[in-house]
Amino acid sequence: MQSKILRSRIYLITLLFALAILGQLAGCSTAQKATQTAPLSQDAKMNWFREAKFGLFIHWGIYSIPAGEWKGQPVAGIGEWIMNRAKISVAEYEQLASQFNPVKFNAEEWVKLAEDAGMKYIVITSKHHDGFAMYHSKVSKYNIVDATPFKRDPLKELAKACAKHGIRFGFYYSQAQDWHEPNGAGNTWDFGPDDKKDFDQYLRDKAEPQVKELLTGYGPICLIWFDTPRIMTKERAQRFVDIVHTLQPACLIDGRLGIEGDYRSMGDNRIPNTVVEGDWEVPATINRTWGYKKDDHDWKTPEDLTFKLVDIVSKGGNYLLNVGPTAEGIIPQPSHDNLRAVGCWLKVNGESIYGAGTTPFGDEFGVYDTEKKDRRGNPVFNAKTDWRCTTKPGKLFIHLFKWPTGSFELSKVKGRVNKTYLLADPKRKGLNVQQEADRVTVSLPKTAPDKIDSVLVLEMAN
Ligand code: FHN
Repeated sequence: MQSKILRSRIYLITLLFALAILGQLAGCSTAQKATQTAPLSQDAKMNWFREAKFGLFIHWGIYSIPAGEWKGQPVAGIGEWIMNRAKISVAEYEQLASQFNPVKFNAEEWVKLAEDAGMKYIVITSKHHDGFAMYHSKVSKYNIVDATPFKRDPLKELAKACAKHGIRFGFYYSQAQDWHEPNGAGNTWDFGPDDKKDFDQYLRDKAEPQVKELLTGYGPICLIWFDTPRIMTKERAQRFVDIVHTLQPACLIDGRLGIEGDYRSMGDNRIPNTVVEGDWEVPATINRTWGYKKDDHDWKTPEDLTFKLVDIVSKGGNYLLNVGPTAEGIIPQPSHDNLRAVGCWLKVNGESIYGAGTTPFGDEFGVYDTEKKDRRGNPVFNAKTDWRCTTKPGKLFIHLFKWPTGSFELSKVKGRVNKTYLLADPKRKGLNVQQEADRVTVSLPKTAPDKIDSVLVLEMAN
Protein backbone atom coordinates (compact mmCIF):
# COMPACT_ATOMS: atom_id res chain seq x y z
CA MET A 1 0.00 0.00 0.00
CA GLN A 2 2.79 2.37 1.07
CA SER A 3 4.76 1.68 -2.09
CA LYS A 4 1.59 2.43 -4.14
CA ILE A 5 1.29 5.85 -2.43
CA LEU A 6 5.01 6.49 -3.01
CA ARG A 7 4.71 5.58 -6.69
CA SER A 8 1.73 7.88 -7.21
CA ARG A 9 3.62 10.72 -5.43
CA ILE A 10 6.64 10.22 -7.69
CA TYR A 11 4.29 10.20 -10.67
CA LEU A 12 2.66 13.45 -9.52
CA ILE A 13 6.01 15.19 -8.92
CA THR A 14 7.30 14.07 -12.34
CA LEU A 15 4.12 15.33 -13.96
CA LEU A 16 4.36 18.74 -12.24
CA PHE A 17 8.04 18.99 -13.17
CA ALA A 18 7.32 18.20 -16.81
CA LEU A 19 4.47 20.75 -16.85
CA ALA A 20 6.78 23.41 -15.37
CA ILE A 21 9.41 22.77 -18.05
CA LEU A 22 6.77 22.86 -20.78
CA GLY A 23 5.42 26.10 -19.33
CA GLN A 24 8.88 27.59 -19.33
CA LEU A 25 9.48 26.53 -22.87
CA ALA A 26 6.16 27.97 -23.90
CA GLY A 27 6.99 31.20 -22.08
CA CYS A 28 10.39 31.31 -23.73
CA SER A 29 9.03 30.82 -27.19
CA THR A 30 6.35 33.45 -26.56
CA ALA A 31 9.06 35.87 -25.46
CA GLN A 32 11.10 35.03 -28.53
CA LYS A 33 8.10 35.53 -30.74
CA ALA A 34 7.48 38.86 -29.07
CA THR A 35 10.98 40.09 -29.87
CA GLN A 36 10.73 38.82 -33.42
CA THR A 37 7.47 40.56 -34.18
CA ALA A 38 7.91 43.66 -32.03
CA PRO A 39 8.06 46.63 -34.40
CA LEU A 40 11.43 48.37 -34.59
CA SER A 41 11.51 51.75 -32.90
CA GLN A 42 12.09 54.65 -35.31
CA ASP A 43 15.52 55.25 -33.73
CA ALA A 44 16.50 51.60 -34.19
CA LYS A 45 15.31 51.76 -37.81
CA MET A 46 17.32 54.91 -38.51
CA ASN A 47 20.46 53.78 -36.74
CA TRP A 48 22.42 52.52 -39.76
CA PHE A 49 21.43 55.59 -41.82
CA ARG A 50 22.67 57.96 -39.13
CA GLU A 51 25.93 56.07 -38.94
CA ALA A 52 26.42 55.70 -42.73
CA LYS A 53 26.41 59.35 -43.88
CA PHE A 54 27.68 58.59 -47.39
CA GLY A 55 25.95 56.53 -50.06
CA LEU A 56 26.27 55.76 -53.77
CA PHE A 57 23.34 56.59 -56.04
CA ILE A 58 23.32 54.87 -59.45
CA HIS A 59 21.13 56.01 -62.35
CA TRP A 60 21.37 53.30 -64.97
CA GLY A 61 18.93 52.44 -67.74
CA ILE A 62 18.49 52.16 -71.49
CA TYR A 63 18.78 55.97 -71.71
CA SER A 64 22.54 55.39 -71.41
CA ILE A 65 22.52 54.25 -75.07
CA PRO A 66 21.53 57.61 -76.60
CA ALA A 67 23.56 59.22 -73.78
CA GLY A 68 22.11 62.68 -74.37
CA GLU A 69 21.92 62.60 -78.16
CA TRP A 70 18.93 61.72 -80.36
CA LYS A 71 19.17 61.30 -84.13
CA GLY A 72 22.50 63.10 -84.19
CA GLN A 73 21.27 66.09 -82.17
CA PRO A 74 22.26 66.86 -78.57
CA VAL A 75 19.26 66.90 -76.26
CA ALA A 76 19.44 69.47 -73.46
CA GLY A 77 18.91 68.47 -69.84
CA ILE A 78 19.66 65.42 -67.76
CA GLY A 79 20.40 62.16 -69.59
CA GLU A 80 17.65 59.96 -68.14
CA TRP A 81 15.00 62.48 -69.30
CA ILE A 82 15.83 62.11 -73.01
CA MET A 83 12.58 60.30 -73.85
CA ASN A 84 10.60 63.19 -72.38
CA ARG A 85 12.78 66.06 -73.61
CA ALA A 86 12.90 64.77 -77.19
CA LYS A 87 9.29 63.53 -77.01
CA ILE A 88 10.29 60.09 -78.24
CA SER A 89 7.32 57.79 -78.77
CA VAL A 90 7.03 54.59 -76.75
CA ALA A 91 7.26 52.54 -79.97
CA GLU A 92 10.57 54.16 -80.87
CA TYR A 93 12.11 54.35 -77.39
CA GLU A 94 11.25 50.69 -76.69
CA GLN A 95 13.65 49.67 -79.45
CA LEU A 96 16.58 50.75 -77.33
CA ALA A 97 15.97 47.68 -75.19
CA SER A 98 16.94 45.32 -78.01
CA GLN A 99 20.32 47.11 -78.27
CA PHE A 100 21.09 47.13 -74.55
CA ASN A 101 23.92 44.73 -73.86
CA PRO A 102 26.17 46.01 -71.04
CA VAL A 103 28.64 43.15 -71.23
CA LYS A 104 31.25 45.04 -69.24
CA PHE A 105 28.96 45.28 -66.20
CA ASN A 106 30.64 43.80 -63.15
CA ALA A 107 28.68 44.02 -59.90
CA GLU A 108 31.75 43.24 -57.84
CA GLU A 109 33.64 46.22 -59.34
CA TRP A 110 30.78 48.65 -58.73
CA VAL A 111 30.40 47.59 -55.12
CA LYS A 112 34.16 47.71 -54.65
CA LEU A 113 34.12 51.29 -55.90
CA ALA A 114 31.51 52.22 -53.30
CA GLU A 115 33.53 50.45 -50.64
CA ASP A 116 36.78 52.16 -51.67
CA ALA A 117 35.00 55.52 -51.66
CA GLY A 118 33.96 54.91 -48.04
CA MET A 119 30.28 54.72 -48.98
CA LYS A 120 28.04 52.57 -46.81
CA TYR A 121 24.96 52.10 -48.99
CA ILE A 122 24.00 51.84 -52.64
CA VAL A 123 20.71 52.96 -54.17
CA ILE A 124 20.12 51.99 -57.81
CA THR A 125 17.34 52.79 -60.27
CA SER A 126 15.19 49.68 -60.52
CA LYS A 127 12.75 51.56 -62.75
CA HIS A 128 13.11 55.21 -63.71
CA HIS A 129 10.47 57.44 -65.34
CA ASP A 130 10.98 55.71 -68.71
CA GLY A 131 9.24 52.65 -67.22
CA PHE A 132 11.99 50.14 -68.07
CA ALA A 133 12.68 47.65 -65.28
CA MET A 134 16.40 47.06 -64.73
CA TYR A 135 15.61 43.73 -63.05
CA HIS A 136 13.72 40.56 -63.93
CA SER A 137 10.12 41.61 -63.42
CA LYS A 138 7.28 39.13 -63.86
CA VAL A 139 4.83 42.03 -63.90
CA SER A 140 6.02 43.56 -67.18
CA LYS A 141 8.05 42.08 -70.04
CA TYR A 142 9.62 45.52 -70.46
CA ASN A 143 12.61 44.53 -68.37
CA ILE A 144 16.32 43.84 -68.74
CA VAL A 145 16.04 40.03 -68.71
CA ASP A 146 13.11 39.60 -71.11
CA ALA A 147 13.66 42.53 -73.47
CA THR A 148 17.43 42.80 -73.97
CA PRO A 149 20.18 40.58 -75.39
CA PHE A 150 21.95 40.93 -72.01
CA LYS A 151 19.37 38.65 -70.31
CA ARG A 152 20.99 39.06 -66.88
CA ASP A 153 19.49 40.62 -63.75
CA PRO A 154 22.16 43.13 -62.63
CA LEU A 155 20.22 43.99 -59.48
CA LYS A 156 20.43 40.36 -58.33
CA GLU A 157 24.18 40.45 -58.95
CA LEU A 158 24.53 43.75 -57.10
CA ALA A 159 22.46 42.52 -54.15
CA LYS A 160 24.81 39.56 -53.85
CA ALA A 161 27.98 41.64 -54.12
CA CYS A 162 26.65 44.16 -51.58
CA ALA A 163 25.91 41.38 -49.10
CA LYS A 164 29.44 40.06 -49.60
CA HIS A 165 31.04 43.47 -48.97
CA GLY A 166 28.75 44.55 -46.12
CA ILE A 167 27.30 47.45 -48.12
CA ARG A 168 23.57 48.09 -47.66
CA PHE A 169 21.44 47.88 -50.79
CA GLY A 170 18.41 49.97 -51.78
CA PHE A 171 16.23 50.71 -54.79
CA TYR A 172 15.14 53.87 -56.55
CA TYR A 173 11.62 53.30 -57.94
CA SER A 174 9.65 55.86 -59.95
CA GLN A 175 6.21 55.21 -58.51
CA ALA A 176 4.23 57.88 -60.35
CA GLN A 177 5.93 58.81 -63.60
CA ASP A 178 6.00 55.93 -66.06
CA TRP A 179 6.28 57.14 -69.65
CA HIS A 180 5.84 53.61 -71.03
CA GLU A 181 2.36 53.07 -69.60
CA PRO A 182 -0.84 54.65 -70.96
CA ASN A 183 -2.04 55.26 -67.40
CA GLY A 184 1.29 56.17 -65.78
CA ALA A 185 2.02 59.84 -65.11
CA GLY A 186 4.13 62.00 -67.40
CA ASN A 187 3.81 60.76 -70.97
CA THR A 188 1.49 63.33 -72.48
CA TRP A 189 2.96 63.08 -76.02
CA ASP A 190 1.75 59.50 -76.53
CA PHE A 191 -1.12 59.22 -74.08
CA GLY A 192 -2.55 62.70 -73.49
CA PRO A 193 -3.00 64.64 -70.25
CA ASP A 194 -2.49 62.95 -66.90
CA ASP A 195 -5.88 64.00 -65.54
CA LYS A 196 -7.60 61.83 -68.17
CA LYS A 197 -5.72 58.69 -67.12
CA ASP A 198 -6.71 55.81 -64.87
CA PHE A 199 -3.69 56.32 -62.63
CA ASP A 200 -4.93 53.85 -60.01
CA GLN A 201 -5.09 51.15 -62.64
CA TYR A 202 -1.39 51.76 -63.39
CA LEU A 203 -0.53 51.70 -59.68
CA ARG A 204 -2.48 48.49 -59.13
CA ASP A 205 -1.20 46.66 -62.22
CA LYS A 206 2.42 47.76 -62.36
CA ALA A 207 3.91 49.98 -59.66
CA GLU A 208 2.57 48.23 -56.57
CA PRO A 209 3.30 44.67 -57.78
CA GLN A 210 6.77 45.71 -58.94
CA VAL A 211 7.58 47.20 -55.55
CA LYS A 212 6.43 43.89 -54.03
CA GLU A 213 8.81 42.02 -56.35
CA LEU A 214 11.70 44.25 -55.35
CA LEU A 215 11.02 43.69 -51.68
CA THR A 216 10.77 39.94 -51.96
CA GLY A 217 13.42 38.87 -54.45
CA TYR A 218 16.59 40.74 -53.45
CA GLY A 219 17.24 40.09 -49.77
CA PRO A 220 17.15 42.86 -47.16
CA ILE A 221 16.57 46.24 -48.79
CA CYS A 222 17.87 49.15 -46.71
CA LEU A 223 15.68 51.79 -48.32
CA ILE A 224 13.35 52.47 -51.18
CA TRP A 225 13.78 55.78 -52.93
CA PHE A 226 10.51 56.94 -54.45
CA ASP A 227 10.60 60.07 -56.61
CA THR A 228 8.52 62.85 -58.22
CA PRO A 229 5.18 62.17 -56.46
CA ARG A 230 2.99 63.58 -59.24
CA ILE A 231 -0.71 62.88 -58.69
CA MET A 232 0.11 60.80 -55.64
CA THR A 233 -2.55 61.33 -52.99
CA LYS A 234 -1.93 60.41 -49.35
CA GLU A 235 -4.12 57.30 -49.83
CA ARG A 236 -2.12 56.16 -52.86
CA ALA A 237 1.16 56.76 -51.06
CA GLN A 238 -0.10 54.90 -48.00
CA ARG A 239 -0.63 51.77 -50.12
CA PHE A 240 3.12 51.76 -50.86
CA VAL A 241 3.91 52.37 -47.19
CA ASP A 242 1.77 49.35 -46.28
CA ILE A 243 3.54 47.16 -48.83
CA VAL A 244 6.97 48.19 -47.52
CA HIS A 245 5.98 47.78 -43.87
CA THR A 246 4.43 44.37 -44.48
CA LEU A 247 7.25 42.92 -46.56
CA GLN A 248 10.32 44.58 -45.04
CA PRO A 249 9.51 46.54 -41.87
CA ALA A 250 13.12 47.69 -41.47
CA CYS A 251 13.28 49.18 -44.98
CA LEU A 252 13.35 52.98 -44.93
CA ILE A 253 11.18 55.13 -47.19
CA ASP A 254 12.67 58.36 -48.55
CA GLY A 255 10.89 61.71 -48.58
CA ARG A 256 9.48 61.74 -52.10
CA LEU A 257 6.66 59.19 -51.98
CA GLY A 258 3.83 61.66 -51.50
CA ILE A 259 3.47 61.16 -47.76
CA GLU A 260 5.91 61.68 -44.90
CA GLY A 261 8.81 59.24 -45.17
CA ASP A 262 11.37 58.00 -42.66
CA TYR A 263 13.62 60.91 -43.56
CA ARG A 264 13.56 64.09 -45.61
CA SER A 265 14.95 64.20 -49.13
CA MET A 266 16.36 67.62 -49.89
CA GLY A 267 16.15 69.00 -53.42
CA ASP A 268 18.63 67.66 -55.98
CA ASN A 269 22.07 69.09 -55.23
CA ARG A 270 20.50 71.36 -52.59
CA ILE A 271 22.62 71.61 -49.47
CA PRO A 272 20.91 73.67 -46.78
CA ASN A 273 22.67 76.79 -45.48
CA THR A 274 22.47 75.77 -41.85
CA VAL A 275 21.92 72.89 -39.42
CA VAL A 276 18.64 71.05 -40.08
CA GLU A 277 17.14 68.90 -37.33
CA GLY A 278 15.90 65.37 -38.03
CA ASP A 279 17.05 62.81 -40.58
CA TRP A 280 17.70 63.95 -44.12
CA GLU A 281 19.72 63.31 -47.25
CA VAL A 282 20.97 65.32 -50.21
CA PRO A 283 20.82 63.46 -53.54
CA ALA A 284 23.55 64.90 -55.73
CA THR A 285 25.26 64.54 -59.07
CA ILE A 286 28.98 64.04 -59.58
CA ASN A 287 28.85 65.97 -62.86
CA ARG A 288 25.59 67.59 -64.03
CA THR A 289 23.52 64.63 -65.16
CA TRP A 290 22.20 61.57 -63.30
CA GLY A 291 21.95 59.12 -66.21
CA TYR A 292 25.06 58.93 -68.43
CA LYS A 293 25.54 61.72 -70.99
CA LYS A 294 28.51 61.50 -73.30
CA ASP A 295 29.12 65.27 -73.42
CA ASP A 296 28.95 65.97 -69.68
CA HIS A 297 32.53 66.29 -68.46
CA ASP A 298 31.84 68.72 -65.66
CA TRP A 299 33.20 66.46 -62.92
CA LYS A 300 33.23 67.68 -59.34
CA THR A 301 36.74 67.54 -57.95
CA PRO A 302 37.77 65.42 -54.92
CA GLU A 303 38.16 68.72 -53.02
CA ASP A 304 34.62 69.77 -53.83
CA LEU A 305 33.15 66.32 -53.08
CA THR A 306 34.96 66.11 -49.73
CA PHE A 307 33.85 69.62 -48.80
CA LYS A 308 30.24 68.81 -49.67
CA LEU A 309 30.34 65.58 -47.63
CA VAL A 310 31.74 67.39 -44.57
CA ASP A 311 29.42 70.37 -45.02
CA ILE A 312 26.35 68.08 -45.17
CA VAL A 313 27.43 66.02 -42.16
CA SER A 314 28.12 69.16 -40.12
CA LYS A 315 24.54 70.25 -40.86
CA GLY A 316 23.06 66.87 -39.91
CA GLY A 317 22.48 65.09 -43.22
CA ASN A 318 23.60 62.23 -45.48
CA TYR A 319 25.21 62.61 -48.91
CA LEU A 320 23.85 60.33 -51.64
CA LEU A 321 26.24 60.88 -54.51
CA ASN A 322 25.36 59.66 -57.99
CA VAL A 323 27.22 57.97 -60.81
CA GLY A 324 25.78 57.28 -64.28
CA PRO A 325 27.20 54.11 -65.88
CA THR A 326 27.49 53.75 -69.66
CA ALA A 327 25.50 51.40 -71.90
CA GLU A 328 28.44 49.00 -71.72
CA GLY A 329 28.12 48.84 -67.97
CA ILE A 330 31.09 51.01 -67.09
CA ILE A 331 31.18 53.72 -64.47
CA PRO A 332 33.10 56.60 -66.09
CA GLN A 333 36.75 56.83 -65.03
CA PRO A 334 36.57 60.37 -63.54
CA SER A 335 33.86 59.09 -61.15
CA HIS A 336 36.18 56.25 -60.11
CA ASP A 337 39.14 58.55 -59.58
CA ASN A 338 37.34 61.28 -57.71
CA LEU A 339 35.35 58.92 -55.49
CA ARG A 340 38.45 56.93 -54.61
CA ALA A 341 40.21 60.17 -53.64
CA VAL A 342 37.37 60.89 -51.19
CA GLY A 343 37.74 57.32 -49.94
CA CYS A 344 41.46 57.89 -49.25
CA TRP A 345 40.61 60.97 -47.21
CA LEU A 346 37.94 58.98 -45.33
CA LYS A 347 40.38 56.19 -44.51
CA VAL A 348 42.33 58.68 -42.38
CA ASN A 349 39.50 60.93 -41.27
CA GLY A 350 36.44 58.66 -41.19
CA GLU A 351 36.06 59.03 -37.43
CA SER A 352 34.96 62.62 -38.03
CA ILE A 353 32.23 61.56 -40.48
CA TYR A 354 30.59 58.18 -39.72
CA GLY A 355 27.95 58.61 -37.03
CA ALA A 356 29.11 62.19 -36.46
CA GLY A 357 26.81 64.93 -35.24
CA THR A 358 26.26 68.57 -36.17
CA THR A 359 28.35 71.64 -35.40
CA PRO A 360 27.65 73.49 -32.13
CA PHE A 361 28.74 76.74 -33.86
CA GLY A 362 27.17 77.83 -37.16
CA ASP A 363 28.94 81.09 -38.00
CA GLU A 364 31.35 79.12 -40.18
CA PHE A 365 28.57 78.48 -42.76
CA GLY A 366 28.42 82.07 -43.96
CA VAL A 367 26.11 85.08 -43.77
CA TYR A 368 23.00 86.38 -45.47
CA ASP A 369 23.44 89.57 -47.42
CA THR A 370 20.14 91.33 -46.78
CA GLU A 371 20.97 93.96 -49.41
CA LYS A 372 21.05 91.45 -52.25
CA LYS A 373 18.11 89.27 -53.36
CA ASP A 374 18.17 86.09 -55.44
CA ARG A 375 15.74 85.19 -58.29
CA ARG A 376 13.04 84.27 -55.78
CA GLY A 377 13.46 87.49 -53.83
CA ASN A 378 15.26 85.82 -50.88
CA PRO A 379 18.39 87.38 -49.38
CA VAL A 380 21.58 86.01 -50.95
CA PHE A 381 23.65 83.66 -48.78
CA ASN A 382 27.40 84.22 -48.92
CA ALA A 383 28.83 80.85 -47.99
CA LYS A 384 32.15 80.60 -46.19
CA THR A 385 34.28 77.56 -46.88
CA ASP A 386 37.34 77.90 -44.61
CA TRP A 387 36.30 75.36 -42.01
CA ARG A 388 33.49 73.13 -40.75
CA CYS A 389 32.87 71.27 -37.51
CA THR A 390 31.47 67.77 -36.92
CA THR A 391 31.09 66.21 -33.48
CA LYS A 392 31.07 63.06 -31.38
CA PRO A 393 30.44 62.97 -27.61
CA GLY A 394 33.38 64.82 -25.98
CA LYS A 395 35.02 65.64 -29.34
CA LEU A 396 34.96 68.52 -31.79
CA PHE A 397 36.35 67.76 -35.25
CA ILE A 398 37.48 70.96 -36.92
CA HIS A 399 37.83 70.46 -40.67
CA LEU A 400 40.37 72.93 -42.00
CA PHE A 401 39.91 73.43 -45.74
CA LYS A 402 42.14 76.49 -45.66
CA TRP A 403 45.25 75.91 -43.58
CA PRO A 404 45.79 78.88 -41.25
CA THR A 405 49.29 80.26 -40.69
CA GLY A 406 50.56 79.56 -37.21
CA SER A 407 47.37 78.92 -35.29
CA PHE A 408 43.66 78.36 -35.46
CA GLU A 409 41.32 80.42 -33.32
CA LEU A 410 37.90 79.30 -32.27
CA SER A 411 35.38 81.22 -30.17
CA LYS A 412 32.12 80.25 -28.47
CA VAL A 413 33.65 76.97 -27.24
CA LYS A 414 31.62 75.45 -24.43
CA GLY A 415 33.71 73.67 -21.75
CA ARG A 416 37.44 73.11 -21.36
CA VAL A 417 39.66 71.64 -24.06
CA ASN A 418 41.73 68.76 -22.73
CA LYS A 419 43.81 67.77 -25.71
CA THR A 420 44.16 68.68 -29.37
CA TYR A 421 45.73 66.70 -32.21
CA LEU A 422 45.43 66.10 -35.93
CA LEU A 423 43.57 63.01 -37.17
CA ALA A 424 46.20 62.63 -39.88
CA ASP A 425 48.92 62.27 -37.25
CA PRO A 426 49.19 58.55 -36.46
CA LYS A 427 50.90 59.38 -33.15
CA ARG A 428 48.13 61.79 -32.17
CA LYS A 429 50.76 64.14 -30.77
CA GLY A 430 49.18 66.84 -28.62
CA LEU A 431 49.31 70.37 -30.06
CA ASN A 432 49.81 73.44 -27.97
CA VAL A 433 46.45 74.88 -26.96
CA GLN A 434 45.49 78.01 -25.06
CA GLN A 435 42.05 78.79 -23.77
CA GLU A 436 40.64 81.99 -22.32
CA ALA A 437 37.00 81.58 -21.34
CA ASP A 438 35.27 80.38 -24.56
CA ARG A 439 38.18 81.36 -26.84
CA VAL A 440 40.58 78.62 -27.90
CA THR A 441 43.85 79.02 -29.85
CA VAL A 442 45.61 75.95 -31.21
CA SER A 443 49.18 76.17 -32.53
CA LEU A 444 49.52 74.39 -35.86
CA PRO A 445 52.44 72.96 -37.81
CA LYS A 446 53.63 74.97 -40.83
CA THR A 447 52.11 72.75 -43.47
CA ALA A 448 48.75 71.06 -43.67
CA PRO A 449 48.95 67.26 -43.28
CA ASP A 450 46.18 66.84 -45.87
CA LYS A 451 45.87 68.93 -48.99
CA ILE A 452 42.07 68.72 -49.00
CA ASP A 453 40.89 68.85 -45.39
CA SER A 454 43.07 68.46 -42.28
CA VAL A 455 41.00 67.49 -39.27
CA LEU A 456 41.89 69.01 -35.92
CA VAL A 457 40.44 67.16 -32.94
CA LEU A 458 39.55 69.02 -29.75
CA GLU A 459 38.96 66.61 -26.91
CA MET A 460 36.86 68.17 -24.20
CA ALA A 461 37.16 67.65 -20.46
CA ASN A 462 34.13 65.82 -18.97
O1 FHN B 1 13.30 63.41 -62.35
C1 FHN B 1 14.21 62.84 -61.46
C2 FHN B 1 15.62 62.84 -62.00
O2 FHN B 1 15.67 62.17 -63.20
C3 FHN B 1 16.53 62.17 -60.98
O3 FHN B 1 16.16 60.83 -60.79
C4 FHN B 1 16.46 62.90 -59.67
C5 FHN B 1 17.30 62.33 -58.56
O4 FHN B 1 17.01 62.96 -57.37
N1 FHN B 1 15.07 62.95 -59.20
C6 FHN B 1 14.12 63.53 -60.12
C7 FHN B 1 14.16 64.98 -60.13
O5 FHN B 1 14.19 65.52 -58.85
